[in-house]
Amino acid sequence: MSLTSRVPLPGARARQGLTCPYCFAVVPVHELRFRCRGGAGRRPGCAPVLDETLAAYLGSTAGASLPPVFSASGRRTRAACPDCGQETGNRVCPECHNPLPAAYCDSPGRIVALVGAKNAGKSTYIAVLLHELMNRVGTELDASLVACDDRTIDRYKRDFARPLLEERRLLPTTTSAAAGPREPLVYLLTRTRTRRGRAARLGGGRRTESLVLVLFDTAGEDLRSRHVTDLHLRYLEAADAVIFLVDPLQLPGARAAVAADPAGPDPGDDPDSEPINIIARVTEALRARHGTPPGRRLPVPVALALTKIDALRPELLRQSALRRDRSGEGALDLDDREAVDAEVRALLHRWQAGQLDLFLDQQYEDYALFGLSALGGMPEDGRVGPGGVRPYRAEDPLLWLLYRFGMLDGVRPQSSRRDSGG
Ligand SMILES: Nc1nc2c(ncn2[C@@H]2O[C@H](COP(=O)(O)OP(=O)(O)OP(=O)(O)O)[C@@H](O)[C@H]2O)c(=O)[nH]1
Ligand SMILES: [Mg+2]
Ligand SMILES: [Zn+2]
Ligand SMILES: [Zn+2]
Repeated sequence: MSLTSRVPLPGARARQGLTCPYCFAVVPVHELRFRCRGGAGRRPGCAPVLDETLAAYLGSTAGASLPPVFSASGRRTRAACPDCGQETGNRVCPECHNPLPAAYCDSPGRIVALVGAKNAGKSTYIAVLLHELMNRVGTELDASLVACDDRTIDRYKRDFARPLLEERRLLPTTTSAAAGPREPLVYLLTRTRTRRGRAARLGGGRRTESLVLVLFDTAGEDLRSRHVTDLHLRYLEAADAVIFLVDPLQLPGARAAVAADPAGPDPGDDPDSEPINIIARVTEALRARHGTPPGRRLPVPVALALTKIDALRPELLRQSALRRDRSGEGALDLDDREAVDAEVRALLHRWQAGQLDLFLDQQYEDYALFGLSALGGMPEDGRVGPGGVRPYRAEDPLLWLLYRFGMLDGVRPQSSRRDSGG
């Protein structure tokens, strides 16, 4: 594959516009609206008013008093407010009035959905993955992760970072969406790539690319029932990529591979919470949205990650690729990727969960297997273990997706060859 070719946006054909990362409505770009910048200091501008549409989305009027929204051609990047005359570049979704970052309007798509059964480790993973992206991994990739709205910043701190990373308390079970409206966390991941060789000579050396990372902390409970809430279902349908988290301790054949007796509920025999059934339900939603006929495989890249790898018996992983540190600074190490993929596949089959592998193979054109640990060690008494949070390979699925989206190079350190996505 040539260095200049881009991986087509998954689902781009099926989509008639842009998918709002907050309400997941599909909106034609010319229907996007603008929000007045408002006045600030000596700068004149419209005063805040209660935005009823935003308040309805939030389920509360708190935080919904903002300068007014107006219509203008959403294809343009800026428009003048009809009331105060000030130019603004703040575009919003016409359905829910949430802000849409310019980079997202220009290259829509790439919503990454995170799915897993109850207790799979989703909330913990979200807390740790975002922290890694904002710090160590962000630096390594030359990528910045910026929250798209203030509510995302507040909620990440309050519900994820403060309890888990600062106070070292395990996160509570996520409450069902039925108990109250919940919102996704919306981030823009921007990466400046310096291209090499021929590609650099043809198309300029630097290119900035972005990915909107929409993480919806679903309650495992909600994915059990066929009755998933509307917003939930739209989120899953809108996904351009899916990360399935599977707790190995919930796989029947894996219990013997666990070092200590795992805390947490017994997987029991509730078929609705079995990983295969959850994956099947999400697959159904994606098929409906993409209109993929039976027999054809879905074009949405899927990562399946075993969580809590730290809980496995050490001898099981002694020679394992899963225990090695990831190499490939600022790039995806393809040799390592293949080794981990093969190893997780072998574990799944050994643990009588080979059907997960077979199912993904039948349903998806492109899927990859991962093993990770968000905490890096067994928790004790509702708290993070004594060593603190030491994530291990938590970023791997995301690096692979970035590679699939053409935002990250692949390398084979043995032969030092570079390959850009796909
Ligand atoms: N050993 C180990 N345990 C983990 C790890 N991550 C999560 N856990 C354990 O799994 C439990 C559940 O994690 P959560 O992140 O709350 O799981 P969830 O998928 O959000 O669960 P629901 O919100 O109930 O759907 C935690 O309380 C920890 O006990 C990990 O990396 N290693
Ligand atoms: Mg949770
Ligand atoms: Zn919206
Ligand atoms: Zn105005």
